[in-house]
Amino acid sequence: GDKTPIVVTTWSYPNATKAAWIELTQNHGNAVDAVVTGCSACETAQCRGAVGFGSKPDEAGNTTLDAMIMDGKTMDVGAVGCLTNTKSAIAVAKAVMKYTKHTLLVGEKASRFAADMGLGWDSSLSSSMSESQYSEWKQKSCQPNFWENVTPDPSSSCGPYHPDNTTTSSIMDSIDIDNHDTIAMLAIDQNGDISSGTSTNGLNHKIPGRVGDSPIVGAGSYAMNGVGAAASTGNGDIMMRFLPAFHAVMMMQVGMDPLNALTTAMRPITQYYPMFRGAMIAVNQNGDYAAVCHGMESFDFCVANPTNRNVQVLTAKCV
Ligand code: SD4
Repeated sequence: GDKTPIVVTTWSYPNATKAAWIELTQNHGNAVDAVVTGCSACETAQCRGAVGFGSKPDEAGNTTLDAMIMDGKTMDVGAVGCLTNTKSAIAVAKAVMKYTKHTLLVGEKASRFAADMGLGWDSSLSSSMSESQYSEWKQKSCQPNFWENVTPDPSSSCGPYHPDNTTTSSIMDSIDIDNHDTIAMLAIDQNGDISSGTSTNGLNHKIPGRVGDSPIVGAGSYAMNGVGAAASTGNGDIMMRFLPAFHAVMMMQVGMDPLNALTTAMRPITQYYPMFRGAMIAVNQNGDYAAVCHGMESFDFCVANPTNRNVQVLTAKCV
């Protein structure tokens, strides 16, 4: 039809969406390859200074990456959390899917696995940008820096960060149209096979060791052949409590269209956390797609399908 193949991507990442579209159409790649190619394009380009290495340092100043890939044909998943020494996070996730019987590898050992798989070893994922983001934050932080055993100068002006209330207000404040860090992508290929994936450096100034929703099956994304796929971006610490991507796909399985499925999946999140900020995308087997968002004004997402070959950047108004 004219609705598939299709690629749907969170935020305004047209180049990554185009890379996935080329993989699907010109290279005759499958949906998994398209999602991996598309998300990898953002990791390499450090899309908008937000996805991939060199940004969003944790409390100890290190950037760590989360990623997943799901194959809706086989229900196979590969994921990595808190990846410390590999830039190509979604490639590592794909290697976990392809070469292991496991689903999720974490931390430095996931990078060791990646090195064994020929994906390289980076001594750190920092950049001059993440270093300056870190020192700026440290100046403003009221908290004794546990990770460096340094107590900040009490005369320094304290910023918004307090160790006791990191989870809601300060983290949620950080996500909006200009400040986000996750690429999530859904694809349906010529065979009708469906895939979903994510790649992110998580949230700014997270506690070292923190893993977000992005690599969690059913939270960051979910895909099932014959039904569709969904993916999330936003405050992952909250979203992963609701498995919203799984929820949305299950709603499509019982006949809801993508918009209603997303609205239904978002409802319990915003009911319990009215200040929640985040967004979701979904596509069904026919290639109908939708996006929803909450806690910001609007949410940009990208679509490439036979009628939008050159990638359309669309804007969803948020509720
Ligand atoms: C996380 N969901 O690690 C990610 C962050 C995000 O736009 O999507 N930011 O919680």
